[in-house]
Amino acid sequence: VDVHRSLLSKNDHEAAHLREHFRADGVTVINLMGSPGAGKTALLEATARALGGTRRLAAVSGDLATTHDADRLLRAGIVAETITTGTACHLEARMIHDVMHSERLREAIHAGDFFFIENVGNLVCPAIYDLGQSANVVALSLTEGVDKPLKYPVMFKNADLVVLTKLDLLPHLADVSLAAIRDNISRVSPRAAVLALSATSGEGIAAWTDWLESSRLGASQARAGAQPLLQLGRRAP
Ligand SMILES: Nc1nc2c(ncn2[C@@H]2O[C@H](COP(=O)(O)OP(=O)(O)OP(=O)(O)O)[C@@H](O)[C@H]2O)c(=O)[nH]1
Ligand SMILES: [Mg+2]
Ligand SMILES: [Zn+2]
Ligand SMILES: [Zn+2]
Repeated sequence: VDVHRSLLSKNDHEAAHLREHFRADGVTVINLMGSPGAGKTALLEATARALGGTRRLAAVSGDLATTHDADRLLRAGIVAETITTGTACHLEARMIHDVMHSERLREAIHAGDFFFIENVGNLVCPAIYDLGQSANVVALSLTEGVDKPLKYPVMFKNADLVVLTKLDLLPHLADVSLAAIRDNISRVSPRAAVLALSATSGEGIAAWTDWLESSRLGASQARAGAQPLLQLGRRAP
């Protein structure tokens, strides 16, 4: 327990340092988490299509192996780098700082409006590692069933927004209702906002980009010293 606590406190120091970088750059940083295959990369691809060049986007994708996700994001027009974690099932602040040695990425973050951190697909430990983000977003696909917020409460408790993905599949899922998922989310995380969308059909994407714009406003208010719209940083689990 003590070793774990000291690892976390080291990460918190490194995350505070990252947060200073991001604040100086005036970039809104989204820590995007969720199970393997929840649709995190698809959401970012759809975001790039929807924002259509009106916002400058940068991203990193954390995966145990392959550069598939960053390759997809690059094709979608997002300046993206891979963080290969090998055996680690989550990203840590030090890994984000290290990947910013990529000049291309550092430039994109500096000039960017949004920096998306696509975390390793995992509903457990990514939730407890602060990465200097402005907001935590959890992608939960409808195909995962309605009980995941109750089974993985730490992840949902730390979420500013839960994005219910693959909305186009809802007609095929007899035992899944949006109301039941929303109810379970509100039990563990009364303050998390919830949106439902489909990266495939585009339904609901406009509400997501509106949410992104409001999170951006929050970041600029924080820079001006006013009350931030979104709470910055990680809350205690
Ligand atoms: N029908 C449907 N399929 C989707 C949607 N979003 C993603 N998918 C599919 O779900 C699968 C996984 O999507 P990804 O975007 O790779 O998921 P991910 O969360 O990035 O996965 P990892 O990075 O491996 O954890 C792919 O086959 C996608 O095409 C959606 O809105 N509707
Ligand atoms: Mg992915
Ligand atoms: Zn630094
Ligand atoms: Zn982990």
